[in-house]
Amino acid sequence: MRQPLFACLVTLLLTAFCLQSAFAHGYKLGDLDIHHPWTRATPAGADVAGGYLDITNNGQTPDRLVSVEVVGVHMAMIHEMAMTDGVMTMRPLPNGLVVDPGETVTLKPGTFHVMMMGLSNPFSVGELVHARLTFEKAGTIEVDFKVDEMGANPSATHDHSKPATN
Ligand SMILES: [Cu+2]
Repeated sequence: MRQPLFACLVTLLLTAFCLQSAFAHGYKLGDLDIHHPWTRATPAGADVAGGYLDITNNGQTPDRLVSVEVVGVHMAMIHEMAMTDGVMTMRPLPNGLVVDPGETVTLKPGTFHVMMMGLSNPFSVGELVHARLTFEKAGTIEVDFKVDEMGANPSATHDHSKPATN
């Protein structure tokens, strides 16, 4: 009687663990779903990196990502890349990034991103970079940015290995 029950519990736990590791890299904060924060490995000596993630607002009112702090990074800002007169430029979003109800905002290479400036150490593949995201309404949450390959997302036109040109 005890043996099968035990085996069953182990199976359940293993299943839960596997499911969790498949879907683990997401966070919930109030009405917000935060999915897969990631960044890229940086070459030695590089001082900046971009941080990317998806934010879904399941609530009824807009919220806003107002600030990001990253462990081991001097300063993190929310940036937008845009094509202006044929030239790719980026600018900080001084009022943060609005996520409207029912919408998902994707921070990814080439558009919105977290600009991480002043890395104390290069990021290496597989590493987790701890960060804290603060939203106007939902509050603050701790997340980990997973460090992906240096060339991850080849569609990126934004070279973070060079200093920001405002
Ligand atoms: Cu930037």
